[in-house]
Amino acid sequence: MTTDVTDTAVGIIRSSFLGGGFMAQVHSRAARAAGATLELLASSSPERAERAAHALGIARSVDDVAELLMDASDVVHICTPNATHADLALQVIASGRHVICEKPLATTLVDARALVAAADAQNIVAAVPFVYRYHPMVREARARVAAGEIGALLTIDCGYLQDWMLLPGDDDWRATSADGGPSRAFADIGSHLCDLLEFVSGERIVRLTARTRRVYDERGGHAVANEDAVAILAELASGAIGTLLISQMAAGRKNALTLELHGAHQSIRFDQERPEELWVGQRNGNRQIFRDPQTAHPGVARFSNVPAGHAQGYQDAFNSFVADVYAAIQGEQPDGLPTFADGLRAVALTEAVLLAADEERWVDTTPGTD
Ligand code: SOE
Repeated sequence: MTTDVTDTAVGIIRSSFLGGGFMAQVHSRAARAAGATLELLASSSPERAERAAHALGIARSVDDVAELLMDASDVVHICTPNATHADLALQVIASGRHVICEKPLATTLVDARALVAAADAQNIVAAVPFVYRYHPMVREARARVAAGEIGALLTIDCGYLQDWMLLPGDDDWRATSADGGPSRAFADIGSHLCDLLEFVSGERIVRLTARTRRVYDERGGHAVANEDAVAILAELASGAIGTLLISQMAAGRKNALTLELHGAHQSIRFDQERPEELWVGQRNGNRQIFRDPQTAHPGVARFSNVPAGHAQGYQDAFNSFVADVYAAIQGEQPDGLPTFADGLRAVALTEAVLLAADEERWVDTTPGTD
């Protein structure tokens, strides 16, 4: 350990960042909103780090993770390409700092398990930004399901659709297996969808089978080894069955995460692109419910950052997530904080999906503790 990391409750949180792209932008905004001081940033090159630190209003750029860990900070946000997560997170954990690591936590199950064990051993807060949990209407849906309002779960109809990889010329580091890992669409967005499904339903996916599709074998002059789209058929612990469609080539869909649960009494639907609403389906009269902290289920109002009618969205959800991580660092135990255990679960599901698709069979998704 190289510096003065506070090991108990801290006052103002000092945050540092690894990575200088879109996610670092979102993380740093959330850290600032939570009242942290933005200390250091390292990226893939010193020049990139300097530019990003300047653009994001972070006090100083450093050359690499080793230099970043020599200076004072309480928490490190890891916003780098997937394949670097495990190694960087292990270094941050070994330094005794708290950590927020982007998903996928790791590109292999072995690495994800090692990260959970390392974080547990250091007794630090280790979180993964499954931020859609922080939309107030997601918490409302979860509270209604937990209270038995929709009744026993019968079927599910879920999807996560984007179109930023639609054209053969569309490219990204996630499409290379060296940086992105063995899965692209599922690891990047399917992981969010499954996390949200299990979080809201309170049930695990116990078995699944899947079909993956890679439309273009080459993008940007390099071979592509991971998938553009996945179709999953799943069974949950209660016996509920249903489908999940995940694609980054669905023309016109930008960030269309939809979760529809059909219970014995009611159905409930959340659409990430209309995050202020929840659809409640009934045989006699459907209803559209809007976010309103005054009528929300107990415990849900705290996720509203502004009064009813003042729309809140993606960055707000991210802000609430980071605020909860920081509260946990300060000794609180916020409900529903997505931790490394949830990151591990997503990696286990990723492996199950790839295995099911590869071997064209059903795969049990609850072996061990993942
Ligand atoms: C791109 O697909 C992306 O930015 C994901 O990486 C995020 O996790 C998701 O929240 C939005 O889309």
